[in-house]
Amino acid sequence: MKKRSRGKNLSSAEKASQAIDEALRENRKSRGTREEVLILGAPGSGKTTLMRQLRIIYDPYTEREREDFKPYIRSSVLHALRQLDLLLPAETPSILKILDSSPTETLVLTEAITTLIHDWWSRPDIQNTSSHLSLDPSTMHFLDRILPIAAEDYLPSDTDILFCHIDPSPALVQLDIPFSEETRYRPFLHCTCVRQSLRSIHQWLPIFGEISHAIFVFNLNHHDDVEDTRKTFDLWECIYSSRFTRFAHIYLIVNRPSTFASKLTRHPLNSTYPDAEPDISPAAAEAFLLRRFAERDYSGRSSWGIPRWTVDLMDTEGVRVIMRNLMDELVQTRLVTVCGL
Ligand SMILES: Nc1nc2c(ncn2[C@@H]2O[C@H](COP(=O)(O)OP(=O)(O)OP(=O)(O)O)[C@@H](O)[C@H]2O)c(=O)[nH]1
Ligand SMILES: [Mg+2]
Repeated sequence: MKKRSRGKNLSSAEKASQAIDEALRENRKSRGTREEVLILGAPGSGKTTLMRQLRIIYDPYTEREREDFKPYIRSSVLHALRQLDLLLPAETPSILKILDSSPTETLVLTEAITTLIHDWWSRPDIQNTSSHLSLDPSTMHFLDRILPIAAEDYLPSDTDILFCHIDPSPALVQLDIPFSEETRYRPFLHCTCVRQSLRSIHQWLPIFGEISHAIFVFNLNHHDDVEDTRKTFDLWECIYSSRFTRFAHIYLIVNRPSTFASKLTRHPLNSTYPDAEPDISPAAAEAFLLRRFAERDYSGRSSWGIPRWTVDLMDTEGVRVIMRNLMDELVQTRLVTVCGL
């Protein structure tokens, strides 16, 4: 009956059997609790923004970490000023000339400099001209926030961190995300984002061995740039047909849907893709672009049913919802793989 109560009197065969049981239990535990996910996508697609949102949702930035962002926030303000200076017409007053700081690499937000920037940015002519430019949203954000950013007790907010430029971006960022739902199979996702380009992918992809999950981030807003779009699809093809991803579950996160709609009116899809219908709706344009992913599938996989979600990566609640769906999807595919359901 209660064989275990014999304790120390186990035979060596029984001890070996127990050790094996224990090893199997541990193995099952570690296999069941950790899923590796690679975050992939073309340059500027939104990988860093996604990783930062995951931090905000699952492991909020500490005060110390927010402090560490401060120098990058200041250089993001300078980046915003430079971007505006390039885009504003020559007849508008140049902020870099006003500050006399064009060659400077860093920006010291003294009271005098902050007032100059704030007053310049508040001018009706600058506001009016800027509203007609296609500015990076981070440019508007940092200039609108110049007063709180310059304050002595400033601590970067989540949105400041989401918009913050760090150049060059870190070579590798990793993050563990717990599954919060009450399921028996409760892994956490170990997300890895590597600084990547089409040229470097052959070097680093094999380091991860056979990848089991990958999220590919696709920025709809790059549709008007032929070179950017080509890079995205080449990268996708390279990843999708790699032997290292042949067993991988791939998920597509499609971002920037709101700006895509307004950009389409300025840059119709058929100006980049002559085979696209003229004047198609944003939803049809998105579907057209997504079909390009399927067309680049030369991997010989039997079906093309990639789970995909469209979300603005600046929308924390939206990202929370798609991550929950992605985790559900992941559990389903895991059940199919493990149990053949
Ligand atoms: N509004 C908005 N901006 C976004 C979104 N995704 C990315 N961005 C902005 O696009 C720019 C590039 O995003 P990143 O997250 O740095 O892109 P990345 O893929 O990490 O780029 P690299 O590291 O250069 O390869 C940043 O200025 C982001 O703030 C989005 O969904 N909405
Ligand atoms: Mg990045």
